[in-house]
Amino acid sequence: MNQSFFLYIILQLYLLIAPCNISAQEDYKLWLQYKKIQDNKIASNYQSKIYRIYPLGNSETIQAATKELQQGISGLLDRKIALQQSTNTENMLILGNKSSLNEAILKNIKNEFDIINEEGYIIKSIQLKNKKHLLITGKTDIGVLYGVFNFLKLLQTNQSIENLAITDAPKINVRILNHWDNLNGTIERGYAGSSLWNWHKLPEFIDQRYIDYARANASIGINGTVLNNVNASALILTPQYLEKVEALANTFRPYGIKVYLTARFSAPIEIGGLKTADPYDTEVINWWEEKAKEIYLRIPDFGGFLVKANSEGQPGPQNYGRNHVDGANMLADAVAPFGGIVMWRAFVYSEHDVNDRAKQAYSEFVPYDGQFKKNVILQVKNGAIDFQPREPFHPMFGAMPKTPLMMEFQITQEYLGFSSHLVYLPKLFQETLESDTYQKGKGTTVVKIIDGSLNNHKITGIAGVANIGNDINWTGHPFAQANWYGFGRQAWNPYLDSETIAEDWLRMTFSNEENFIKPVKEMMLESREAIVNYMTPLGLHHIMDTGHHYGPGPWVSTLSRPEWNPVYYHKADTKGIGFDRSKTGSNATAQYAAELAKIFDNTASCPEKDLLWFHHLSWDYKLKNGETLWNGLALKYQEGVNQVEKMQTTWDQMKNYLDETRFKEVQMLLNIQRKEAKWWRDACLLYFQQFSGKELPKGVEKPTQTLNYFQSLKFPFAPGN
Ligand code: GCW
Repeated sequence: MNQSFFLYIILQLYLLIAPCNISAQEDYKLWLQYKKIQDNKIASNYQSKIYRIYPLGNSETIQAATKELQQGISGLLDRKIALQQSTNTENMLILGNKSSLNEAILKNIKNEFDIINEEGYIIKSIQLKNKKHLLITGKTDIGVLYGVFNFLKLLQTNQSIENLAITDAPKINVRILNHWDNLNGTIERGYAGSSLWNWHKLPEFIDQRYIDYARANASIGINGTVLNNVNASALILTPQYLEKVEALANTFRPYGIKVYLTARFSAPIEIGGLKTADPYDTEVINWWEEKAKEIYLRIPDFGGFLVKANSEGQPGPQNYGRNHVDGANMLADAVAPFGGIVMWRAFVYSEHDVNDRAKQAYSEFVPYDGQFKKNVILQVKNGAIDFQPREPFHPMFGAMPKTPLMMEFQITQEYLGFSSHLVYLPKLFQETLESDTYQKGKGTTVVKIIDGSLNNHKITGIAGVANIGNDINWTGHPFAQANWYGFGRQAWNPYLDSETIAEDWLRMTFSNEENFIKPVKEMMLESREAIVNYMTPLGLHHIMDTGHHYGPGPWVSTLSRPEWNPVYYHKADTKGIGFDRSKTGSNATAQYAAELAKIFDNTASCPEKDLLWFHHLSWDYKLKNGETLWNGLALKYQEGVNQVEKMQTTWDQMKNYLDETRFKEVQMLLNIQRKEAKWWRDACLLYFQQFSGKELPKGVEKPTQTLNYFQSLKFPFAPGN
C-alpha cells in the first residue's frame, strides 16, 4: 500500500471516529462549550481587548476562576492566553476580590461595592496610567468567580465588551438543587441515568464529573446542593457516609457550593439505637446536637438539613404526637450554633383526610405562621398538588407572612414527559413567580415572597429537584440542560424573563446564528403550553398512570389512597368534568386572598387555563371562544399534537447550525414526543368520550388505537420509579 493511500485510510478512520467523540464531548460540555467564535470581526475585536490575565490572590477559587478564564478565552478566541502579574501592558484582564485591589485600581470604582452583596460581582473597563484594562471583582472570591462566568457569557453570546460597567448580585440567598438520589445509585424520578455520586469510590476517588458539576452550577450561581433523596436513608448520617460527603463538600467549596443533606426524622432510632425520635425527648435532642457537631467538624460550612416529614409515609414528629414546629425547631436548634438552616418541606397530605388534597398543606401549616425558629425556612412546591404541567400557585405563598417560604420547583420532568419531551420549564417557573398573591394588595407576587422583599425575611431560598444523572449529556435530553440552566438563572434573578434565558442558553450551547436562535427560541417558549395541551388542558391535572407516572391513566380509580386516583381529580361524569374547588365545592379558593378567591370562584372570571382545576362544568359549557367544553377540550388536545409537529418542522430546518449527533438526538426525541402526545390525546379523549357521549369535533384526528388498548399498556420498568 503506497504511503498516500495509507494516510487517506487513516484520515477516513479519524473522521469516522472523531465526530461522535467530539459531539459526545459537546453534549457533555453543556453551555460551557467555549467553541471558537465564527464571526472574525467579533473575534478580532475581543482579541484586541484581551491581552493577558492578571489574577490577584491565589485561593482555590481564584485559581478556578483563572483556569476558567484561560479555558474559555483560549477556546473562544482560539489562542492560548498567558498570565502576567503586571499592568504595564494594556488590556489586562484583572481579577481579584476587593481586598486584593490597590489604590490605583480602586480609584476606578465608585459606589459599586455598596450595591452588591457578598456574592455579587463587578465587571468594569478601567484605566491605569492611561492604559485600558478590564476588571472583574467582588467582595469575595466567589463573587469574582461569578463575575468570570458572566464575563465569559458576554463573549459566548457575542456581546460588546466596550466600556463595561456591570454590577450584579443574587436576589435569593439559598439557590439549591435537591437531588432525589438514593445511596444505591438510583434516582427517584430521575431520567438521565444513575446518580453522579459514586458512593462506593468516595472519598478517595474524585471524579472529574464532580468538578464539572461544580463549574456548571457556579456558572449559573447555584450555591447549594442536597446530595440525597428526601425519601431519606438515615445511613447518609453515619460516619462511613459523612466521610464521603466531606470529600464532595471539599470539591464543591472552591465553586461556592455548600452541601446539605436530607435528615430522616427517625435516624436516632435507625442509626442511633434510641427507642424514640420524639423531638421532646432529651436523648433525641442530644443525639441531633451531637450529629450536627460531628457533621460540622468535617464540613464547617455544611448548609443544613432538608426534611420530608409525615408525608407519603416518611417518619416525622406527628408519629410522636408532636407537630411540624416541634420537629423543625429541634433540628434548627441543633444546627443553629454552626449557622446551619433547616428547610422543612410543606408537601404534606394524608389518605385519612377527606378534605380536598389541594387544601391540606395550607390547613396544616398556616396555623404555625411565625412559630418556626429563625433558621427554619419552609420549602413549598409551586402548586398545591404535585408538580403538574400547570397548577395555580400554592396558596401558602400568600398566607404566611411571618415565616420564610422558599420555592420548590421540579426540574426533572416526572409529570412532563421524562427526558423524552422537550419542555422549556423556565416558562412554567416564571408563570408561578409572577402570580399575584394579593397578600398586601395587588402586585404582591410570589417572587416578592420568596426573595424576602415583601415580608423582610433574612433567609430566602429557591430549590429545584435536579434532572441530572450520569448520562453523557447530564440531563437525558439536550434541551433539558436548558431547564437546569434556566433554573439557576432564575434562582439568581427570579425577575428574569425566560425568553432572555433561552436566548443566552442557545447562544452558549449551540450557535449565535440569528436564523437558528429565533425559531428555536420560539419552539422552546411554545413547548411549555404544548405539553399542557396534549396532557392536561384547561386545568385538568393528575391524570397520569400510576407509580411511574409515565403516560396517561385518567381511568385509574382503584388505588387504596383516593387522592392517588386520577378520577379523584377530573371527576368526569355524564354531566361534565373538573374538580369544584369553588365555594360551592371544596372551597379551596377560600385559601387565596379574597380578591383572588372571587376571580377563581366565578367561571366567567376564572382564567380558562385553570378552569377545571376550580370547577366541575357541563360538557356543553360555553368557553370564551364559543366552543362547548367537550369540543374545546378535544381541540386543545389536538392543538398540543399540532404544536409538537410544528416543533419538529422547526428543528428539521436546523441541521446546518449544529453537530450531527445532537441534531439527530433531538430529532429522534421529538419523534417520541409526537408519538406520546398522540397517545395522551387519544387515551384521554376516548376515556372522557364515554362520559360526554359526543363525537370528536372537526379538526381532531381519529384515535390511533382503542381505549382498551391504551388501558392495557403496562410499563413495569419505566425509569425513575
Ligand atoms: O411527586 C411526588 C413523587 C415522589 C416524591 C414526592 C415528594 C421524593 O412522585 O417520588 O418523593 O413527590 O416530593 O416528596
